[in-house]
Amino acid sequence: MTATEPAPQARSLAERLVAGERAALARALTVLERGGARARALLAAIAPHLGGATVVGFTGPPGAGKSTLVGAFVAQERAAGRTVGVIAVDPSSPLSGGAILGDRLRMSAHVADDGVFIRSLASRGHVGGLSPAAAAGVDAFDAAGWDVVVLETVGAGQSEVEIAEIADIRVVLNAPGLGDEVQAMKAGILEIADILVVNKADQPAADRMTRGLQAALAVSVGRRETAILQTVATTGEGLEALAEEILRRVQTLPPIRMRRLRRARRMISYAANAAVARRLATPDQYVDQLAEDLLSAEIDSEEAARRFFAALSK
Ligand SMILES: Nc1nc2c(ncn2[C@@H]2O[C@H](COP(=O)(O)OP(=O)(O)OP(=O)(O)O)[C@@H](O)[C@H]2O)c(=O)[nH]1
Ligand SMILES: [Mg+2]
Repeated sequence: MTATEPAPQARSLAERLVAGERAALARALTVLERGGARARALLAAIAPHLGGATVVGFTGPPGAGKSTLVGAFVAQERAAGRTVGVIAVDPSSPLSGGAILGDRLRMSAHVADDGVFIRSLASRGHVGGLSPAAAAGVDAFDAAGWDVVVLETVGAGQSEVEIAEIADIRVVLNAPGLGDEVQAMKAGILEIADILVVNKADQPAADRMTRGLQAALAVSVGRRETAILQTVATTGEGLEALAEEILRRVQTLPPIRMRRLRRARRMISYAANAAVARRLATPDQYVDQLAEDLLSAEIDSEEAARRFFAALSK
């Protein structure tokens, strides 16, 4: 057996996964979440079976209504005859420790439905970052023939932005009453949105927030077209418009191979950044120092690059 051939055990799991066995999907997601050689072998075995699952990311601050909206979106997709897998990233902070239980309850309408599969991904203990695990999970659903994969992540930091970037279509939601909302959304997350949702539109402050986001979008240049929609996730109001907007964007998506290549490229750059961060305790400070030296003409840019790589390989 050559190194690239999948292990026999992994192949049979892959076969069962591709055949659509639910237990195999659960097992595969566990294997992929753990990572390592088994995960790589499984990914290799399922690679020829990847189809065209659409990945929709829902990202937003804690309590914005992501799970409620995802639950309503799942119902909408099921009504349209599409199967939906959900990967919910468990915010590991002790403050939101109850989130997953709450999410389970909110999703409980779908537990008896064979066309829905909900899996939470714990963010604790993923040294290489969560995005590779989430991307692998997406591939498992895809190989098993699922139509839509939803990624639910809390939009708080860089890693969440990375996870959201795995998605083909990014829905960034926010809601009034959560604090310094528009400001919080400007920090990186606004740029990645295909669709901005102001949820809890039943609250009076929703219109002001919508105007604030419109203003923020208007001044950001060189961006793709971003839609702004209002929803009330608890009643389903605005859900149809959201599903339509998502569908409209699905129709203009590049071919699956290009999407997967783009995903793979991002994974490599995240891994590279993580590797830099591991080598240099304070990469920003190191680059700042090099920049100072460059500015004072002590070194030229080539020398700066040489020193940077030398520091990495120390
Ligand atoms: N009034 C109102 N409440 C809503 C709406 N959508 C969600 N909620 C409520 O807001 C709370 C938080 O909703 P979740 O769906 O758990 O929010 P989340 O973004 O998934 O939260 P985390 O997973 O903890 O980050 C719940 O009590 C929901 O019932 C809405 O449109 N209007
Ligand atoms: Mg949630």
